[in-house]
Order: sequence, then C-alpha cells, then structure tokens
Amino acid sequence: LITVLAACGNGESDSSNGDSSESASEGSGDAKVIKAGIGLNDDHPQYKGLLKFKEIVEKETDGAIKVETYHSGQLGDDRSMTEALQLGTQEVTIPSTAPLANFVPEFSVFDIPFLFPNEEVADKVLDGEVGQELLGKLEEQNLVGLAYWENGFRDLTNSERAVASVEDFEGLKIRTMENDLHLDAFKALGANPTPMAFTELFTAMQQGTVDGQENPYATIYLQKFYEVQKHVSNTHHIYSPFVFLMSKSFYDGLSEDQQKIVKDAAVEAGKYERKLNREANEKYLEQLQEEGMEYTEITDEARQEMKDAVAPVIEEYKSKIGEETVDKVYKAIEEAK
Ligand code: 2Q2
Repeated sequence: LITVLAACGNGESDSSNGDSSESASEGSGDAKVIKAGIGLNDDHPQYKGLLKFKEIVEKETDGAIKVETYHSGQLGDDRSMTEALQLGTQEVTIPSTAPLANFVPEFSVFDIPFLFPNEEVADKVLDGEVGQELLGKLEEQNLVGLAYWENGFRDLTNSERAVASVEDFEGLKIRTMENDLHLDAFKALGANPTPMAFTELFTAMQQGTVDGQENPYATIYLQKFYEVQKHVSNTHHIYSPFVFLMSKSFYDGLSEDQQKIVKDAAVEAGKYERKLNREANEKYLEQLQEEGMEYTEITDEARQEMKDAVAPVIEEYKSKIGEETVDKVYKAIEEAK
C-alpha cells in the first residue's frame, strides 16, 4: 500500500514507476528530489561522500533525480531521520548501525566490542554475503540499505581524567549512542553511561551533563569536541559502520535504471568516503593534541582487561542479536583475515 501511495503521491505518471523500459533520464513531470540528511557537519568525510553521491546521481540521470544535502542534524537525529524515511518524508540518511539496531536488532552484531581487527576485514565482511544479508532485513522496515560507509573505530574522550585502563572508567558519565549493547558494555567497564542523540552531545559535554563520549578521531576533531573535552585514549573499542539508507517507498518508485544508478552511486561514494576517512584519521590525533587534548595510550594489556570486562555482555547479547547472525559474522571475519 505504501509503495502504491508513494507512486501516486509524487505526481509521477504511471510510466515513471518501475517501468523497466524507461531509461534513467526519461520520466514525465518534474525531477524527483532526494532529501538527504546526516548528523555530522560539512567538514566530515561523511558529507563529502554525500556530495559525491549527489554528483554521480545528478550526472547519471541527466538531472531527472536531484539531491538536496543537509548536514549537522538540520533534518533531525539518526532515529528521527530514519523514521522520516519510513514515512516517506525524507529519502536518504546515513546513520551508524548502532541506532539502526532499534529498527533491525541484528545490526547490533556490529556493536560487539573489539569485533573487527582492522578496516580491511570490516570492508570484506560488510561488503560480503553476511553484510549484504543484513541490509536485506531493512526492507521489512520500509528501508533500503544501499551500501556501508565508514564511521570508524571509536575512541574515548572525557573531561575528568586520563583513562589508561578499566579502573579509570569507574563512575565516568559517558554518553553512548542509543543502543542497549553500548550501554551495557560501558556499565561492565564501570562507567555510568547515558544514551543520547548525537545532536544533543556537544551541549551535554559543554554543560557537564556528561563527562565523556566515544567517537572516531575524525568526529572528535571535526565537531570540535576538543573545545569541551580534555582527555583522549585510543580505546578503539568498537568499529562503527554507517549504512546508506533510502526510503523504500521512494526507491520502489524509481525505474530499474534509476535504481541501479542510486545503488551504484551509494557504493562508489562509499568507497570514496572510506578512503577520505582513513587518510586523515592519524592526522586528527596529532591535531587533537595540538588543540590541547591529553592523549593516553591504551596498552595491549589494558585492552585485554577491557575485553575481559565486557566478555559477559557479549555472551548475553549473542542470543538477543541472534546466534545465527553472530556466528556468521565471526566466521566471515575469520575467512577475511
Ligand atoms: O556517536 C554518534 O552518534 C555518531 O557516531 C553517529 O552515529 C554518527 O556520527 C552520525 O550518524 C551522527 O548522525
């Protein structure tokens, strides 16, 4: 019903709704418009990747599809923008998998601490069979997952103290994404975690509502968290993928040619975004220290201590996520090494 309403709703004639004979640039009526919103600002590789998506789609469809880009949470936070896609009032957003797990619980497999050993293995698993299978589960939520992009390995910052090992987490008020596994993992480390939308995070740190947060260096630097955080540690505790999401009702209203174009564009722009994100990451750590942050190295022993502390949480969540999904991901990681 949603597909039919959407097909009628955007004023397109019948010929523009899934008719495979139509080329990408044909189509009656005005251009179709993709409203694409993200939470990070326009300095971040995520936005540069979105501009690349826009460039490819507008070129390949000869303007039959236009992409409007909105950054810095202008259209809302990850949860509200994902809901807007389900309602058909927004066409694209690119959240981390953690908030997405509220819509498809299996995505929490990627919130298992210390799951991926490095980006190369993450790419192979996400772009491989099990990652693509998970994207397929989004369809029943009126969402289409077109590609994985990269948020990256997450590192801890806080305004209170240097964090070198598990005991330093004791009592720290840490903001986490809105995801139960993240919350329970930080409780197991001894912290006092609070779930919060990304759009509220900077103010919460500025006002001292939370002591700290965790995100990749690119986000910590480009969102100027160094202005309200003193300490940074290379905990690298979780690798966060982004998912390039499109509203299914919008996607179903595209011709087959146009569907292929938006899919290929999301994949190509994602490879570009991953590259940008990785090129700069080490530089950001230096720049954070130049901005006055104090860096604390997490030794292998300290990281093992963290792994031991969260092990019971991982066991508990295996059944919540789904044993089959968890086993498939672990197997795919072994094969990708
Ligand atoms: O900590 C966070 O919320 C971020 O890692 C976000 O998931 C990501 O930066 C964006 O999705 C914010 O909208």
